[in-house]
Amino acid sequence: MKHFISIQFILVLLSIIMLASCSSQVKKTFIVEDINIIPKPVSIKLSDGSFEFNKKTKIIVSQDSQNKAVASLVQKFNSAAAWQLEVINVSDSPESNIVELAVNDSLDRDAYRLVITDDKIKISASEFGGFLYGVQSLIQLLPVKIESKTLQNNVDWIVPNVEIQDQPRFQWRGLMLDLSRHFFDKEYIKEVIDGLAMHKMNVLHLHLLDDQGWRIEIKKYPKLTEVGAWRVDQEDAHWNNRKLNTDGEKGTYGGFLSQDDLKEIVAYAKDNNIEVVPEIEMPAHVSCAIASYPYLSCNEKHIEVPSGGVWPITDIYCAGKETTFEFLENVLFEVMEIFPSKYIHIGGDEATKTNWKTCTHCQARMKKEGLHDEEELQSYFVKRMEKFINAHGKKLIGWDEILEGGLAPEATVMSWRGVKGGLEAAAQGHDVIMTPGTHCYFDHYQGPQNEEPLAIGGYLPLSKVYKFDPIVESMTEEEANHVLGGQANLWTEYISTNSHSDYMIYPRLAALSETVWSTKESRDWDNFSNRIMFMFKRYDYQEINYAKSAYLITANTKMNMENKSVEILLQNEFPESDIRYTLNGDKLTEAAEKYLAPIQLTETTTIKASLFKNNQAIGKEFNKTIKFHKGVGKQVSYKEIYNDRYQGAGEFGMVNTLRGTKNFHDGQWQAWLDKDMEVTIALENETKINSVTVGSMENQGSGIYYPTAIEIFVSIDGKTFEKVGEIKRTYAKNGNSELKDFQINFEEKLTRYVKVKAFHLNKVPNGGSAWLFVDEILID
Ligand code: TNX
Repeated sequence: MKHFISIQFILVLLSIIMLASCSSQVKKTFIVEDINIIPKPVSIKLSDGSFEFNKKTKIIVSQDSQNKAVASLVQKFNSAAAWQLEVINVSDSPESNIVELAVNDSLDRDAYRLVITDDKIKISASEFGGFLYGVQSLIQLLPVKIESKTLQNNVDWIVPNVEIQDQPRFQWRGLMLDLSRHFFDKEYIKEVIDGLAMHKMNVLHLHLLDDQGWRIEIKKYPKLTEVGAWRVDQEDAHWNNRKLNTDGEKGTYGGFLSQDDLKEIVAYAKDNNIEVVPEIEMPAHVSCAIASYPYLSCNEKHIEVPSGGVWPITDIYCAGKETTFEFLENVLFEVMEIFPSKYIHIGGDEATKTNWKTCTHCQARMKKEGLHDEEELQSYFVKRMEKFINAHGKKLIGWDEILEGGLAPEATVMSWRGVKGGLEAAAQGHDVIMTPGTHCYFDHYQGPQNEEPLAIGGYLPLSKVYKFDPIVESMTEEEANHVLGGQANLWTEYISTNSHSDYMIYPRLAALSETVWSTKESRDWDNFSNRIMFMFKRYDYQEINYAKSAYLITANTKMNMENKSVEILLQNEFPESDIRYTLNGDKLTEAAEKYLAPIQLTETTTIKASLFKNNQAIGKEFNKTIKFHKGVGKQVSYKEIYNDRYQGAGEFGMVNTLRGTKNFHDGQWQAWLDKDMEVTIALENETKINSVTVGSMENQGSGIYYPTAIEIFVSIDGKTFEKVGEIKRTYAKNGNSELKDFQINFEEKLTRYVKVKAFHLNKVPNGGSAWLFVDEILID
């Protein structure tokens, strides 16, 4: 009995010890690949051991502002762990289980050191920005569930023992948000600020007005928001296909931010180490202002706020009248009261100066000031605004057009038409911010157009953003020193909702953040490709609608006309992608064949493919059918040859099985301008057919319209043709870019020749020409 009790006792004791050791520190070993911070820190030293947060972990601060730097950490633990971590002053600090923020004046602005040991985390910085970024890195070391908005059970909130030294490569790490083309409200702008802070970005450039809407309350000029912030709702039409509002219909679509809203945004941004830079466009892109106050233009004619694209932009401010400058100074005065930023952006882009040429005021101004042409008049305009801005202790930024006619003495140039403007300005000793359209335009497509929401054009996948560098190789050291940094621009002509805006911003912002924060030497796409997957999980928890376009499979197809076979090359943006596919319509599972070499096809086949990660299909499934029809490789003769600009794949282009995409420059489309298509396909032998399909596209904003009618004829001798089928359709307004197969079925016929006529839209409702696009004629 005695024996028995003692064994039982020992067993109980043992289990208590085991339980106790389980519930105390769960030591985890970390490897370098567990550290997925974006943007990549300058240096990370990993050592053994880890720090585990618990609800008693204290945060130690010594300055008031540090409370704001740790706010996001406290808030995240509150949501994800339901812990209210205590923030206390340094004087009451315990020795261990603490996150300590310590001032280190030797560190540069925005630099930080993050040292994690078993019982303590220390973040050192010289000022607020550094502390904030140290905290951001700490959050990214925690399990991704820390981003959850709801309680997550059974998570060990452990971070590895590391020493991180970090600081930004550039002082300007920006994103521009266009609030004019579509309006975004205060709440959404704050969400964008959260996203920027998470990526250690520090400038939010607000494009506060453009032709299609004035978005900032100006107390002295109330009509700017009573009239200028509203346009007639034509959202159902393509941006470039909206009609001019001439009949005085009241605008109902739009919105604006009050000065209080903007002050709130500025304060919120400041708490995230972000400077909000306002852009007040001039002298062009201001139809909304002229609609509100017609005296601002040369001819003082009444115009209305346009609902869509305006090109060329001729309704611009008069550069001759003093009243224009009075207006602008009054506006800027109020703007400077709202925005404490060092910089004021005055736009300056894309002014077509035809009105200035005939305006007596402008011509008088030119004469008086000894200006030789209208470019110099714009330069006068900008220089005059610069004087005003400088006199108020601020600096002027303009788009690279402000170089034309002579740069204002202190101006900073934002280079958007490539890097040329930036190079030129830096060579002249001016500061520069690089935002080249090639790498920084987040309104461009990020994946194959068929899979993406309608965008303005261009192609800027994640990997290309990652290749951006604000410094151009040919720059001298001195010129390079003038580069303040880089910025992404989100123009919103085609973006009207918060979720679509998120989609265009993320994950490209993550790639951009690395180009402006991390060292050039650390740039490594393979490595980023792994880290971004973890960021995706963080976005998921944060309910950010990021694009998964980088997961998409794209296909490069070629037809070999000699043996009539098609070769398909599957690709993905990520290196050494694990692509798997099936050919017979089978479901795509992990057991599917791994793609290793181009696939050869000689008959109609459906290919399904997907990117796999850890044996799981990720992203949207690629699904394409290559259709071998009776016309493949047959001779096509044209009554009128296609337009030079869209020759498709040449003589067999319409019978090569390869289909065009929504990217009408993809080399598969043949097109006719204000003309009908008429082609005859010789089938070589008499063949039974009962259907013809014509592949076409519509993109009304680009002047591409579906055919209004299609007629099919057959013939045995190639001379007498019999009409066997036709379809007719009437024009309908269409704001999208679309692909459509028009199939015409008929009673089976034996024929050697097939003639297809497709009729173009004769009268374009808003005027202009009509393109007719055809990629393939399928005969069955
Ligand atoms: C050019 S970039 C513009 C904007 C458009 C953008 C569309 C710049 C200074 N001007 O007005 O929204 O292209 O990508």
